[in-house]
Amino acid sequence: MKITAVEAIPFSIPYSKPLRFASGEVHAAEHVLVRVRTDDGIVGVAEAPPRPFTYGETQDGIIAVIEKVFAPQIVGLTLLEREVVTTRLARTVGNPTAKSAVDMAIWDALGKSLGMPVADLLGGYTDRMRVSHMLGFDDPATMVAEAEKMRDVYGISTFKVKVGRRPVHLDTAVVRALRERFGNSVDLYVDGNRGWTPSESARAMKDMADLDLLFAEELCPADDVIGRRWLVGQLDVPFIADESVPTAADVTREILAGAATAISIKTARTGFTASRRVHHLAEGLGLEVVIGNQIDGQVGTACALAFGSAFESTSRNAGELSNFLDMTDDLLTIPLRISDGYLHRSACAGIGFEIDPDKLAHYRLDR
Ligand code: MUC
Ligand code: MG
Repeated sequence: MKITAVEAIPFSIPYSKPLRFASGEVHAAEHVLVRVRTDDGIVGVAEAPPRPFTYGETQDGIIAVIEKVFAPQIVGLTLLEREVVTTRLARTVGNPTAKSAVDMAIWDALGKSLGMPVADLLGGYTDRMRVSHMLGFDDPATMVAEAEKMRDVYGISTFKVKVGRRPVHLDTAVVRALRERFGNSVDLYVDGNRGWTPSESARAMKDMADLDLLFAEELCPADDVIGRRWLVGQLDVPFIADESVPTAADVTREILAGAATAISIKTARTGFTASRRVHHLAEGLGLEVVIGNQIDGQVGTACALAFGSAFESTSRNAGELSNFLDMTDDLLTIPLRISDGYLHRSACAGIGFEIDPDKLAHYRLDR
């Protein structure tokens, strides 16, 4: 169970259509596959998605910090010393997806060593999650057509609509078109990725007051300290903090400041070890949680599913587990399949996927 090597492999898989949102856009999954090897031949795997516009990480930076800073500090530790790993990685500020991929690859190796699914080791609450699909910026007709396809083909009936454009009517028209098309048969919520000011956010939410939204997420920046508190105080739906809460301490700060009333948990940025801390904190504070999507590929989605299905509160709301559908291909031997609106987790040991060596050889960028 001793860690002998940590590898960081860059790969790139194109998207069939880009995902656009207020803070950026993604055309290809230019991620880093992280492999943790042990002295008894086990290999744990996870992926880190660089999000320069959200956390300041890049593909090159993730590889450098894993190879030069993290690997030397954890080689020689055992898979059971995860708190030691967490403490050592925490000496370095930032780098959330690099730290998380290392953490989840260690959990994957631990599950494989014990012959048990990671979801069961974490909590084992359920074997499935309801799926929510993120709709990126486009015109109302195109976004309605995408939602129709997701409903008809995959049975998905919860949609997170990206908002944050100017004028706000560009986005409120989309939400209205979705509600008009689907009536009460779908759940809708919005995510601004900090695109609006507090007053634009308030105006947009008033404009959508009759549209029965579930949540509003990160409509304006948390750095609009007073403005955001003012906004959150007047909403009658939970306000989800996402990129403003990359750590448990950030959750405490934002919630106590009145800057949010719910939390997005993303395994891509808090792995399993720190996501568990955020989950427990949210439970203690009485906060609703949503399993979020960091525009994950299938590896990252399997991680989010493993964590989300492990607890009651994380599996209560639909999890954002479907945006890998926009990728032209992926790395798994057995692809994830969404049916009837649900994603079922694997019963295999570890996180529950195998990497196809031919696909990795094809998409990796380092040879
Ligand atoms: C989300 O919930 O914000 C878009 C940008 C990002 O960092 O994550 C995604 C999804
Ligand atoms: Mg978000």
